[in-house]
Amino acid sequence: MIDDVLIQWSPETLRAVLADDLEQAELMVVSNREPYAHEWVNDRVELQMPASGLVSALDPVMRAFAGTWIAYGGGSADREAVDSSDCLGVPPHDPHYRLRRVWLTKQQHDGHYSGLSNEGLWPLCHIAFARPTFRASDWDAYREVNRRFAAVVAEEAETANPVVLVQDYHFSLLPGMIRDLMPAATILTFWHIPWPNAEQFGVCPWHKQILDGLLGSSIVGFHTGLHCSNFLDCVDRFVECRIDRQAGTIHREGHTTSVNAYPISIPWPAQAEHLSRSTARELVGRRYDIPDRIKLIAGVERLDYTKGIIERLRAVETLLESRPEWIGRIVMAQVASPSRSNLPAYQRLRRECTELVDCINARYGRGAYRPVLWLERHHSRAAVDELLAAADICVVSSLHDGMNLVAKEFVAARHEDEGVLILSPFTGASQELVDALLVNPYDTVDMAEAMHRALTMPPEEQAERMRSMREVVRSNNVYRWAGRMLLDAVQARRRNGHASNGQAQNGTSVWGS
Ligand code: ADQ
Repeated sequence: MIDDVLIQWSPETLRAVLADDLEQAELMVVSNREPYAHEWVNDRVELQMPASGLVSALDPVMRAFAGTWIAYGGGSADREAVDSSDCLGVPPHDPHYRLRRVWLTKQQHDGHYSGLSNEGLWPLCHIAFARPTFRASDWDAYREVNRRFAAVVAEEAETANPVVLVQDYHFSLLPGMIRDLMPAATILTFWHIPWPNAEQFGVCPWHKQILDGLLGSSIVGFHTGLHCSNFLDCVDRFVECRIDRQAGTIHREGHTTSVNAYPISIPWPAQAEHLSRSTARELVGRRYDIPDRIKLIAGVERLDYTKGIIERLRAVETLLESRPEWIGRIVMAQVASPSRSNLPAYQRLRRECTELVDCINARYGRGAYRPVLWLERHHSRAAVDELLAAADICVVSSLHDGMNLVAKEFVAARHEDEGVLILSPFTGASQELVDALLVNPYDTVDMAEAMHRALTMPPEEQAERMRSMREVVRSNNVYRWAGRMLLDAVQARRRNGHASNGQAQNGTSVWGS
């Protein structure tokens, strides 16, 4: 048995540790979001990588192992870039793996992605006090799209027993459907968002079908032990089966599903490792016209109501109100990538944010100075890294978040051990990054005070906190996340003896539960 703690996880060790087992296995990833999209921009085709935690985490893993990634082809120029089998090698300039694009009709995409996934399951799983909407027509589209992806997995698979990594809440029915088509497949499903408690989950009209679908997996992974425990509670409440809580296994009709926590992370060393704080600050200062003497506070996210953007803007407002000495001396640079902008809840959020930004800037702006810089667009990886490297403070104020990779990206960008992370305790990341300033985003006064504390924190304290957080992210990097899951998948596959009947004999994880 391999002790993952003793390994310095990198793409090389990931490949080396799994080489023998995965060389014989076919690796497939299924997600809604594609890792590379082709978009028409002014009569030119442009390649884009979406602002998505899932893609940020899985692309380096797929680059380490060749395989096939199956995803919805949502880019406006996606059809221009594929071969006759709807495939292309990616990254296009240096192909390491295959991307198979799946086309959906507008009606399928609206019902599956916008409807059931983002108006139903997303608010259902996040405690952000947004009421989920469940429409029967969305459920029909959701099932149809899951069925379509199951057919594509079977079509793309070259062997009867591939290792299939199913990603996220868009595909809760897929594991069961793949299991029906390919009984010998090893299916590892990773749920990137929180899993709610049984009361909350039970309000979904299709809660039983969703659990049934997920239990087709060999392994179901979450970010935290709490989400695993909520999931086991739901299965216990709604499904007839035998649960071994200690081992984290569910036994049903001769099939075993293991439930494990795999906290996701980012590549290490970070891509921004070469960037010094002063160079980054100079670049960012020049780009946005922010003089050097001004302290820079950064926020980076998709424009989503779970991320607590309104709450953090209110905290900036409160800080400037209660401590006017900061007027003219701080800028909050908020990067907000447009997300799900066809949905009313997201349109409302956008309106509220921009109104609040205008209001703060009108009240506390002086001459050319504006305390909030609202950057509402997708940024390149390099631009995000630059901002994180340049900032004095990063605020992650999610109301609820499975993990939150931005918190880890900020820590990774601080190779000079300075800077302060303000972090919501309602993120998975807060369980690992305990040396951040942990603040409840609903407590505006406390968050404003945390900003003041961060702005005035002595360099020695910053360094001490940052060093310990950097050590956590260095050792728990994304290669370890993938390595742990794949080692468990390999073990489950071995237990099956690559069996054609696909019945796992014993789902105990090498990692425990
Ligand atoms: P997300 O909700 O998308 O992920 P997060 O984990 O913060 O949230 O990842 C977002 C990624 O997109 C980060 O890599 C970030 O740098 C990038 N990004 C954000 N805004 C951007 C912008 N404007 N331009 C460019 N890039 C931007 C979901 C869950 C999380 C979980 C991840 C991974 O909601 O809880 O951490 O999946 O499992």
